[in-house]
Amino acid sequence: MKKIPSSEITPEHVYLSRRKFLKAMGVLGLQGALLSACGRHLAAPPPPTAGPTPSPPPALPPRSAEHDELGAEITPLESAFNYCNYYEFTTNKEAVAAAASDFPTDPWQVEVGGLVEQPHTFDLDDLFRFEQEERVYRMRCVEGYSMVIPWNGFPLARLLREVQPTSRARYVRFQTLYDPEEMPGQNNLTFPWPYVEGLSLPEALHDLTLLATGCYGRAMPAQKGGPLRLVVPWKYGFKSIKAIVKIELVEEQPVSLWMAVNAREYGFWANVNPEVPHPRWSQATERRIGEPGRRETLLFNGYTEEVAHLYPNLDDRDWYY
Ligand SMILES: Nc1nc2c(c(=O)[nH]1)N[C@H]1C(S)=C(S)[C@@H](COP(=O)(O)O)O[C@H]1N2
Ligand SMILES: [Mo]
Repeated sequence: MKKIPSSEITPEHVYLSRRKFLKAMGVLGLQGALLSACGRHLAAPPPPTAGPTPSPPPALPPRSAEHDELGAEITPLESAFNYCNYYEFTTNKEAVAAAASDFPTDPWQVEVGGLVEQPHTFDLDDLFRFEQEERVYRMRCVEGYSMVIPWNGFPLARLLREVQPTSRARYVRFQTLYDPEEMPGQNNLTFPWPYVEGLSLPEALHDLTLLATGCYGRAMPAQKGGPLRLVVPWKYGFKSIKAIVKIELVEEQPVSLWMAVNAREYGFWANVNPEVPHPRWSQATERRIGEPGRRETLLFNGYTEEVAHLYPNLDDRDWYY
C-alpha cells in the first residue's frame, strides 16, 4: 500500500482549530467524518473581530528525517508516547499516557514577562504563527535512558526577541501549569509544585533550544508536555519542562523544582557528561529505547561543537550537576 506523505495530511493542529470553528458553527456531528476527510478544502474561519486578518497557522513541516545527524534511528512513536516522565500525572512511566489522556491542552496561554520591554501573553494561535520547524534531537534522561525524537516547534530565541529582554535579564525561568484537579500527581506533596526550570539567557537564546508545539508531525500530545514544552537537547531531560504556562526573564538564577528537592543530584546546569557520575549511579552509558544493550553517553549529549562556547573551562565539574 502506498503511504500518504505526511505533507499531504492536514496537520493535526490545523485540523483541531478548524474543528473548534466547525463545532461553534454547529456543523459537526454526522458530517464529522466526511469533514475531517476533506477539511483542508474548507475556508478558514473569519477573524473574531474587525481588523487585520490573522494569518492561519502555518502547516507543520513534513516528517522527513528517519535518523538523527549521527545516523541513529528515530525512536518509534509508540515507544516515545508510552514511556514518559511526567510526575504531575504519575511516576510510572508506562502509565503516564493513560493518566494524561484527558488533560485539556486547548485553549492554552503562556504568559511571558519579567525583565522585558514588551510583556505578552501568547495563545496557541500566536505560537503557531512562528514558523514551525522539525528538529530531530536525542533526549537523555538523567536516569540513564534515551530516545531520538522528531520535534516540531521553533527556537525559543524567536519568542524572546519579540518580548525584548532588558539589559538586566540574565536567566529565564519556566513554570508548568499548577492544577491538581487535572494533574493528580500534584497532590503528592513530596514535591514543591509547580514544576519550575531555568536556563541562563545565552542558553535560552541558543538556536538548539526549542519551544516544541509537537512531535512526529503531530500536535504535542498531553503526555509529552502538550501543548507546549521546552527541549534543551544537550542537558539532562528534566530541564525540558512540559506544559509551560509562564516564562519569566529574571536577574537571579532560578531555583528549579529538582534543585529544591535535591540540588546535589539535580543542579541548575545539568549538562550531559559521561565522566561526571550522578551521586548514586554512573552516567557513562545509556539505554536507548528500542535498542538492545547500552550505548556510550556523549559529552553534551553529542552537541559539544554547538554549545561548548557557552561554558568556559569545560573541565569545571559545576557545569554538570
Ligand atoms: N512539568 C514536567 N516537565 C518534565 C517532567 C515532569 O515530571 N514534569 N519530567 C522531565 C524529565 S525527568 C524528562 S526525562 C523529560 C521526559 O520527556 P518525555 O516524557 O517527553 O520523554 O521531561 C521532563 N519534563
Ligand atoms: Mo528524566
